Amino acid sequence: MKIDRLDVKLLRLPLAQFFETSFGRSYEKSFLLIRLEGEGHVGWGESVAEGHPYYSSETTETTWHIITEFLAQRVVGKTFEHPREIFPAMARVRGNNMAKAGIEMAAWDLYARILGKPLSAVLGGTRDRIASGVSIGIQDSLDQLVAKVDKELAAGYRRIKIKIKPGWDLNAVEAVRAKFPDILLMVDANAAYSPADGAHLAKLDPYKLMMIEQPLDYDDVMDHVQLQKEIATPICLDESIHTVRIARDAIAAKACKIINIKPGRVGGHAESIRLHDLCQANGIPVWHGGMLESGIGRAHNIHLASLPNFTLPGDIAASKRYFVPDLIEPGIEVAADGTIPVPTAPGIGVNIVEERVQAATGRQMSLDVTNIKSH
Ligand code: OSB
Ligand code: MG
Repeated sequence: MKIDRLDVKLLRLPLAQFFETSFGRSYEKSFLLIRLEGEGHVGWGESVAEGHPYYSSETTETTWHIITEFLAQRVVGKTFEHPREIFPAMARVRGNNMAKAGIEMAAWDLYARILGKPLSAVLGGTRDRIASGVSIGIQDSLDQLVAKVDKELAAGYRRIKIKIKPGWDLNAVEAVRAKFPDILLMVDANAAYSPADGAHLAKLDPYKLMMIEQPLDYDDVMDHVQLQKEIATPICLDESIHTVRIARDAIAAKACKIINIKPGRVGGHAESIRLHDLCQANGIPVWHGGMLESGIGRAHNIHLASLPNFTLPGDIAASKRYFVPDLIEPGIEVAADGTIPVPTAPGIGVNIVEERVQAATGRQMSLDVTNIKSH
């Protein structure tokens, strides 16, 4: 597979509903799309870094910089036998996994389209539908939270995740559990607590949560080991798992019982498969996280979530919860049983509405062998 051209586009889309986590409230999503051309085909990827460095140290501007100045030259004009060669080809650049993933995932889409196969078949997926859950942000009132949970359960979603932070934790879980005693329920703290909060977080134990996601710092492993000894709720790591190696160490140290896989956070599909396989070999269930992706990134996530060890419902929901309209037509829909079919057309298998992509694009750059940087 020879890659002839890389286009990078910086988009901004208003969110259909605001989304609040422990690190703040968002009303819109900024992100990069990467379009690769080669062998007469086109592949698309989405880089999930946001406009701010509050979830991850990467932002849309850092991913733009890293892709245009340092990564494009490592793939444009080059030939690869398989997309698993893309991540290693970018290894000289340290970190910056969201920038790398945008390119790497576009290369998988391109490769699958060249073969005429759905991406899931190329990734090693084994199921034709994935189980879907929702991530519900911090609300203005507990009544509003309970009403949103009610609405999402009625839509069929199989598990509810609510965002928590100090001051919006026990009360929020109590309010939801009082009305819905038996649903699959979990919480995500996005690193809002400190190691001294063990006794406080142990008060969540009676609510039978599936897990608490990322209670402590974004780069911590060992404080989570201690916290897991103090609480019964299983710990799931999100932010802390930047690489497969950190996951290996976190599992060995018993810092978590579950891992959330986001391909953007670990550098793309190939690293996600390695992480998935590592977890499977160690009896650690995984689920697919979300980063408020457009339909392009979401389609990638659906294909990846068709791998066998994604045994828990993920944060992959219908387009209309995020963007109206989405960049794809039709948008992603969730069936009444809370599942999403894995697309069967070649590549990511969704129709990208290029006029909508262009309308949301604020800046773009097209790189081929005549104008790539080389340093
Ligand atoms: O921590 O999982 C997270 C969104 C942006 C950044 C971080 C997270 C999230 C979500 C939303 O929880 C998941 C989704 O896309 O629905
Ligand atoms: Mg999370």
